Amino acid sequence: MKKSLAARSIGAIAIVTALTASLAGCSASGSDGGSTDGLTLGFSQVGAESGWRTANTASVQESAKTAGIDLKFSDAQQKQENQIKAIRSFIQQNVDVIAFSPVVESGWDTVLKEAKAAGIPVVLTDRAVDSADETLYESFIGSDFVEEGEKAGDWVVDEFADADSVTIAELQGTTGSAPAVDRQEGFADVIGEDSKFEIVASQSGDFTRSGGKQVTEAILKSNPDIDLIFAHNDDMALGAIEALEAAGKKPGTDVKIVSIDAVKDGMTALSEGQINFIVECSPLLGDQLMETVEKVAAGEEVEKRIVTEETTFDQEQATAALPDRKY
Ligand code: GYE
Repeated sequence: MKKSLAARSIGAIAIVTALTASLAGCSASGSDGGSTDGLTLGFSQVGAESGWRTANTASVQESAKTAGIDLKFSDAQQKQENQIKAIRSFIQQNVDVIAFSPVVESGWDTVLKEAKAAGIPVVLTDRAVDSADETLYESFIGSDFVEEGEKAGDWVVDEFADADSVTIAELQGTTGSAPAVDRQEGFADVIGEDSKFEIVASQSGDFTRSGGKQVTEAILKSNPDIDLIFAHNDDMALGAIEALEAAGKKPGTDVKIVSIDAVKDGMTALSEGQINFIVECSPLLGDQLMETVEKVAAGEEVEKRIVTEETTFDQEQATAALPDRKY
């Protein structure tokens, strides 16, 4: 729903006034060379569970600095209650904009209503919420996770075109998170078209390397002859590689591996033939986030959904891309 013109101009006047006041107050600062526009952004990050997350945090911090936005950064250590606390504290501090990457999809309505009542716009980054009321946030910037799962599934269908039956273990991301739910769905839709594909085990490794290792160890006990592992991210695939090696199997050869993210460690394993295919998911969302934050703070309309553009990598492509890979 669009805000009425009157409401928007009142908002704009308030922001201009606030900007003028804060600019006047900090004209002597900004020695780092960035333009200081006086905006304060409260950002609640999921945690530091993966290479993807570390790169995403760096991207948000660097882009905020370049844009001259004062970033209040909070790490939730993969716990929703910590994110809710952080958002409430941002409301109390009366930040200009709140952004967060919701660890799970559900359970956000109450705190989002509190932000709305306080007149603080919210931008979702990386992961979605399942709130029916879309006025609770301004925009959602991030990947199409269903499509990522589909791309992984398409590769599997091609790779095993000549096989009669294929047994698959799925290493799921954090239970209830948008990427885990959507990647599972996209992948299942594609491989579900041919009954020769069977997912014999599907468990959460919480997007971590240690989780991926543990889950793979357990799966190999009951299913020692799996043909393929579909990992919802590179870190879990890297953990799976360790578990496969410990079980005397050659990752990428005895058991094929497809994963999502394309972080440096994943791309290295792909280049070395231990992972067979990676679907890219870009963590470099910082610049788009800061642009969106500046617009919503100025009362401008923004796209409700901003989708990140991404590609896929096979072994040769990973080898070519690695030297320039930023994360
Ligand atoms: O794929 C995974 C991370 O939400 C897209 O979270 C992100 C996912 C990413 O921990 O590595």
